[in-house]
Amino acid sequence: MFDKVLIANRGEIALRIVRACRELGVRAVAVYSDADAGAPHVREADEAVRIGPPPASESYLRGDELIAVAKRTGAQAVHPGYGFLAEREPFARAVRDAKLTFIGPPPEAIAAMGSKTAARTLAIGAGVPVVPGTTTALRDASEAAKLAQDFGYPVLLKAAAGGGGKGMRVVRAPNELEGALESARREAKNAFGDDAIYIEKYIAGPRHVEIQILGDAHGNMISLGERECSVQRRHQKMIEEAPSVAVDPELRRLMGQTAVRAAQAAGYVNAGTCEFLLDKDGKFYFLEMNTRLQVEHPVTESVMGIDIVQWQLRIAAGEKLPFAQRDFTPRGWSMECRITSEDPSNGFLPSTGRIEYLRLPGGPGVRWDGGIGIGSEVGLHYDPMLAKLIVHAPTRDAAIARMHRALLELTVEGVETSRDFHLRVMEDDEFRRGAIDIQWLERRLDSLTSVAPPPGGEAAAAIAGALLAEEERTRRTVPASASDSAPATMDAWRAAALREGLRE
Ligand code: MV4
Repeated sequence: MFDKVLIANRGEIALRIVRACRELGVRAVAVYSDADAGAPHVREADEAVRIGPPPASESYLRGDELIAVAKRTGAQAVHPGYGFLAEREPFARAVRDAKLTFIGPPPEAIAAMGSKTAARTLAIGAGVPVVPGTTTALRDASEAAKLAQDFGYPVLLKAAAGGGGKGMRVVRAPNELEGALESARREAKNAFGDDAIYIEKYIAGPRHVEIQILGDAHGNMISLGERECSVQRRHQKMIEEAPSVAVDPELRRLMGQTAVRAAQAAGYVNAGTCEFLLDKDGKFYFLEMNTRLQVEHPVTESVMGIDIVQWQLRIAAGEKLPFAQRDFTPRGWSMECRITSEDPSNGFLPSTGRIEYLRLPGGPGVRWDGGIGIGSEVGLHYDPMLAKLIVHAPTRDAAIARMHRALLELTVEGVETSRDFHLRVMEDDEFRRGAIDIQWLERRLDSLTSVAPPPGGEAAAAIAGALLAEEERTRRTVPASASDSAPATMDAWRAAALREGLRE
């Protein structure tokens, strides 16, 4: 095992990796921008090195500088986390060229899966089902029109260099095709510097189900079951769960085998995820492979009883996976809510400020993977995800009840968060029935974010306000220690506040 690992990331995932390092007896080197000088991932690491000013392009994206820091601090390996440099082939290659170990897949596998058309070609060659479509870029609008006619409308134009929905256009009729192709090209050129576009048949109303895989450098590879990730908005996932209500043991076995075949075709090693669309008839189609640790890995860890991040380090250090596929069947149900600094009642507008107060949930089956503490400044330089709340319970119903309870225990003051939105989802009948697909959230956004205040709320707020004013008045007139000042008034106020879900 390594003595020391450099963590080329920030926030909750950097802290998650610090924790895995500590449990393995590995020293962790954190890096930070000026915006993160006092951040939890910095405080918890064994060492921390400043890498630059707040903009990511001048700090967390400085591959050369990160490698120099790894060398200087005597780290033997680099964990990229997710985002930033995690899926940049040149960075993985530069790490290897510097005689360091990249804790992730080989650069060749990142490249093979990075081009979506190349990934489709690989998948087809390995007998993996893909959506009907092309594996080469479209020449022009007339070629697109001919292919669209063959596949039948609606079709989807996608960027070959894409992923995550950028440069993607649904085309419902022939007269929309030329304009859609032009705008997809423009967006792809802007986002990836590559305007190659290919075409697929559009699958309506599917679920987004992905398979976690883990492979070692000795040719062993296992699948760790599925995650259901359909609850998303504009390609940002909000809630993930494992297993999926739409996957039975036979489908799990089949999708798992398929994901392993796709990964092996790319020469994949370490943790990765194959994304699929799953339609209403239980047919599934490979979309793309994410060649990194994912945000939602904890739901798989919970139901499969494995520490994926620890295994990333062990695999990178050359260990063999000691498991067989039959060791992995999901136990119970796990669910994750992404706690973001966004205001759901205001179109998910990013919210900034200082975390003034933080009360974290706990108790049975509750896990908090966070990257903030009291005093953290939440700005606009980085992703708005502050933390993930993950629960595990025997059944899906129990997991939803547990998530609802844990969300009630959570208080974040100083910025708006997605907490109340998640509470409304946990209370929603369709969600509770598992009747979700990739369009579900956008369809239901209005009804989930414009919830009327509870009856009697105004009166309760007025009473709480009056009691608070009374408490402040008595505190001024009784210059005693906090503990013996006006206990009766405090108790009444506390009781009223707690009844209304306010917090002391
Ligand atoms: C699709 C699709 C429907 N039909 N391909 C979105 C980003 C990229 N991963 C591929 N995506 C999609 N590809 C065909 N042929 C629908 C989506 C899609 C989607 C996929 C997964 C999760 C969320 C999504 C939201 C909108 C569209």
